[in-house]
Amino acid sequence: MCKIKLLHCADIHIGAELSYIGNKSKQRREEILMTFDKIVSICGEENIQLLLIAGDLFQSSNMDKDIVSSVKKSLKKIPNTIVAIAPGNHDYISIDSFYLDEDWPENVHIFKSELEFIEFKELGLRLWGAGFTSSYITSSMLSSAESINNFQDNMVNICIIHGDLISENQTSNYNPISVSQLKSSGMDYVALGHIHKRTEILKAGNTYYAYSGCCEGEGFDELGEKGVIMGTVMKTMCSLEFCPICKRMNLELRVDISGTNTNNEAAEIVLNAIKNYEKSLHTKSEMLKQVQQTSSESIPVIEPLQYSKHLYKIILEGALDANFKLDCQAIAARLESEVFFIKINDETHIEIDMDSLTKESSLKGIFARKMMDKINKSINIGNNTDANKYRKALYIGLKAFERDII
Ligand SMILES: [Mn+2]
Repeated sequence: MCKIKLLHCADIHIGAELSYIGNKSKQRREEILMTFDKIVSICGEENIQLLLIAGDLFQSSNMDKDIVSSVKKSLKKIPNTIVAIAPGNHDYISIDSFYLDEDWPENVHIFKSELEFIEFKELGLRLWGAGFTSSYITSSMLSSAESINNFQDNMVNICIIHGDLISENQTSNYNPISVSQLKSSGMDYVALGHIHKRTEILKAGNTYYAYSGCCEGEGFDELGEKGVIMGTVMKTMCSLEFCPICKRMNLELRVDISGTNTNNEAAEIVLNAIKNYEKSLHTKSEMLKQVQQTSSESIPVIEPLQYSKHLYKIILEGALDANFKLDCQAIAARLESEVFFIKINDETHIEIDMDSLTKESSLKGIFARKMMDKINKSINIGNNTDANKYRKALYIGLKAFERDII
């Protein structure tokens, strides 16, 4: 039976501006390109037959020539791997698209518009794909398939497409694809791109499908491990696994600094929280190793990265003395040399002696009394959502009395 060894990746966004990390953005942009090169090397080392790049390989349809030629050169290094590219909404095929260049290596196949297929008889593979021709595609490109059911043979049908997985009757500007369309597609595997958060390997009817997610988190809305999907696909069967390959992770940690009196102390608590978080990652990896040792397939175990390599968004919380002037920038400055990037947000509140405060006849006392009334009333009728909302308003209000609020 034909068995295709593949690597599925998507949404690499080469060339993305990463202004949120300031002067580190240039380095990070280069690292994204390095991660792409790493994917190419894995294809060579692991004898991958099919590399699927499911859209938004580049940040835009108008890229610097040097970057495009670096990608072309890289792909030329794996002549034995079939490379399939399905352009997405970011790198769609425009009139002067670099995807229309004639000097892409011979092993690279770019899908340039509606769904079509290429057959690789020697591999028993029928490769399907479609590409964005503008930023928006409002009707599904998958439904325009020439009925795959005409092909009653033993070839493995794999499809690569950039699009938005929607519930039935929902709409999307980014090639809406529904589960029922996947189910009736007749494909053995559909490699999806567009959603940066990966999914498990899912199944609709006899069709397996997945989003590999992006390869490097490019913001604090793209947290945790990022990577590719690797494994084998056969007729109506697949053995695919997520493999993390990211150079760094974007992580968000909530750290309680209640009772802290100095920024130095707060910085130490944050650093400890970061180190403890890394320990928990190691434990997870150890457990994964044990599972993999008992499994028949050999999957490369990737060690978790060192905490210092990552990008952190730290949210400080807890109760602080009113006289302590918390300085997030000072804390970040203390930790800048410890990690690749750190950003600190303040969600702490002032430690308050409510009993004496609500007895004060000052404006602050009246405010506290009124807010406490609202909180207690909400608690009495069991409305915790409102109680929390008023509590938050009370803390923000009290902060305004104590410190400057922007
Ligand atoms: Mn996209």
